[in-house]
Amino acid sequence: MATPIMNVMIGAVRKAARSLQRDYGELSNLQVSQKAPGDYVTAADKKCDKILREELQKARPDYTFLTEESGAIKGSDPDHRFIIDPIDGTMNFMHAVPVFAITVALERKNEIVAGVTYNPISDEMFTAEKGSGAFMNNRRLRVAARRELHEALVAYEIPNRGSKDLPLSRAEIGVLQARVNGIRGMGSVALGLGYLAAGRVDALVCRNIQSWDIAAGVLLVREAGGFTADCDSEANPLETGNIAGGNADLLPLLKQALKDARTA
Ligand code: LIP
Repeated sequence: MATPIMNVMIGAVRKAARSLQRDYGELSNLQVSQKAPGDYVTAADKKCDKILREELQKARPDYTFLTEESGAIKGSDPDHRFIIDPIDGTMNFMHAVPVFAITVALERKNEIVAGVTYNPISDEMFTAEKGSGAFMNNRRLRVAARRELHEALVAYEIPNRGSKDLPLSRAEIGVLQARVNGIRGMGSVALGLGYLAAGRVDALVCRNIQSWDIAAGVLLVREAGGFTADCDSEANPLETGNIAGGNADLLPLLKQALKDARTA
């Protein structure tokens, strides 16, 4: 049985998803007719952001917000904050690749206590509440049990053109390719974290990411028995934006591989 706050978050996400599903359909037509989809995507993003804010505000009028599209919105309750990315995986969305998600987290006194990540095309709803486990469409999730890097499928978010991380990512992918079973670039770190929680991938690396992209996913992974950490230190990945994840055996091996890439 979902708690009231989870029902509120899932309800808002489902409503926003209907708008995204329509926009995705239009966008697929735009692709076919070769029109530039950029403006359309921005509009879809903003519309989705607005629906999420309106729905969440209706149910929790005092809460504070941080969203990718609207920035920080102060509420009279500073202890509760919704952290929102209306479309994580914007480039996939823009190219009509059906791997993107709406992702919403609730932070209470600086701790993420609830998270929802939804792919409106595959209709996969990843949910987690602190202490209550992680689920996909109501099925309990557990991270994969593989213990060796050479068995692992790793989600590695490949930075886009112009990123300052390109040389580092080349070095990291080079080292990982020699040690892991396979590497996938998902294009949505929020879904990548959902896949990690679901045991679809064994580990994950993403650099230079915003807190709204990973806030819900960090809780999903923890509630599925996994771990996330900063790629390079003991710092909080929600603050550094560099996140590595896996089970208790794989995460140290993954971090060692990243260290070897940095120092090679
Ligand atoms: C995106 C991430 C993706 C990452 C991109 C980008 P956006 O977020 O989720 O995983 O590789 O660089 O930041 O912009 O779609 O919200």
